[in-house]
Amino acid sequence: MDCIFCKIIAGQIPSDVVYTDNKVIAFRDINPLAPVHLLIIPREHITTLNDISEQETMLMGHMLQVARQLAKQHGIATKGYRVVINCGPQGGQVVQHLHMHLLGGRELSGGMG
Ligand code: DGP
Repeated sequence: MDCIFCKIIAGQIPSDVVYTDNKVIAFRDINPLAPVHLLIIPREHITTLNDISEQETMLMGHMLQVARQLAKQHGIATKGYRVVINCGPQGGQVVQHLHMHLLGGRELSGGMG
């Protein structure tokens, strides 16, 4: 499958991996928008949030737990951070593999778009 994030999971494209388990991996965004900008993605290729089945809602909960844990490890838990999922063209999703952005380390604007 021609998916950049599947290639990162397979080790075919290098990335700065900061966390891995049997369900997800997390790595630094190539184009960081904040001092901490990590992407948390499922190992399974799921295209968008729209494609999450009811059984997979556990996976979303797990991704949020990983985001919380990484926020703590990267020293942004106390001051605060943002978790974002872009979905579809108008949602600004560029890479067609479900991913959660974890952003922090600076004052983030209050705007949502
Ligand atoms: P989105 O707009 O939500 O689809 O964000 C996709 C993000 O993925 C964007 O912030 C840049 C990042 N990205 C794209 N290609 C690569 C890559 O090859 N490596 C890494 N580390 N990040 C990538």
